[in-house]
Amino acid sequence: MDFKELKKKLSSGGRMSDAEAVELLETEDIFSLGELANKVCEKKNKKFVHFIRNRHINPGNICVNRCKFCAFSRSAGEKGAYAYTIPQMVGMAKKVAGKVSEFHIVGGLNPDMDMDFYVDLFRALKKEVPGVSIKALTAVEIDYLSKCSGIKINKILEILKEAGLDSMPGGGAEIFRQKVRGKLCPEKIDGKRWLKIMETAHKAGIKTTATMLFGHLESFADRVDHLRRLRALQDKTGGFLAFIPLPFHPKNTKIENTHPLSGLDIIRTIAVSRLYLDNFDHIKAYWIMTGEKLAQTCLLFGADDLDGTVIEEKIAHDAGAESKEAMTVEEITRMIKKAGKVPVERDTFYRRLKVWN
Ligand code: V47
Ligand code: SF4
Repeated sequence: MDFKELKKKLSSGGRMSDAEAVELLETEDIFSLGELANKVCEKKNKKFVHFIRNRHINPGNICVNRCKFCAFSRSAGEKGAYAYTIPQMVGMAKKVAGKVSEFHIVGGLNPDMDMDFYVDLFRALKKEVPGVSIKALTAVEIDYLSKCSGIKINKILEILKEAGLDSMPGGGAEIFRQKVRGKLCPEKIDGKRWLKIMETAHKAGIKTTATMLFGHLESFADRVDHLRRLRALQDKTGGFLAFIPLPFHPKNTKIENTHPLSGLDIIRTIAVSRLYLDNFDHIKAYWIMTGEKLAQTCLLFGADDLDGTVIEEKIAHDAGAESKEAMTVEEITRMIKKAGKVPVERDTFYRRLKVWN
């Protein structure tokens, strides 16, 4: 790869091609890749690295899909299955009142958790813990609510928005290409449907994020195919706030992980995402899944966001993540400063609330 030529092309508004992205996912010249990704990142975000005070809440792990890569889900009645009640979740939320600005709420596809359940949950959270933004329900969950209720997607979104939904997380994207997706999660909605639901949400004024699960059965070309479809939708709607590559954790899953991810592969994927997704403002290194130390390194390779305090995490930890479940603001800001960047506390919509100098 001729990095000088690539830099010239990107800085004059040219776009990275799929072939270039695949080549960069394999490059041994990690330093030139990092230098370029960091430059593009700082052009968009200066030296700011964002974080949010958030609490993840997983209403339940009972799921009819049972994706093969998921160690979190259970079938109804199986050992380890759980379903929180609304009062239980409101209780958890009240404990962090004043300490968080966002609840991130995702769970399994449980027929007992229907539209009424989520409407009541969001209303109760808004009433009991006002002022905290609700980022909830992936495109996969929205699709399930629609199928169970017979209500169309745009109406589902309208009802949930009215009840308090502020934004949607980017989970459930996995890998769009059906050849791989069909092996990973045969029961899940396909990539086209995921993108269509996100498009509908964006058109309804609901901002979302986007993810990609990588490091399982996919090739580099499959990763780039995923990025290409996201870039195309972002050109159309501008509704994605951030992109989050999620490194696969194999423990307790049904995917035989013959090629475990290396730290360098994670770093390259962050950097290539930063360069390829020129219409995304933010790339998140989700410290829970990359590990704290690698997340810090990613801040020099194109990432400008670390997610947040999280407080309780089940999805990655059920699959063997060795990171902590929570970080304090002091820990996050120290980590960012030690990388030579400037910590900024943000809200859901990336409005800057406070610079932590
Ligand atoms: O959709 C499931 C992934 C996602 C495993 O939107 C796994 O800001 C790794 O989407 N190894 C849920 N990953 C988490 C998620 C997320 C997290 C943080 C921030 C945001 C955001 C979104 O977790 C699932 C799936 O893609 N996942 N199992 C696993 N074994
Ligand atoms: Fe269910 Fe989501 Fe796990 Fe798939 S990834 S089994 S849809 S909880």
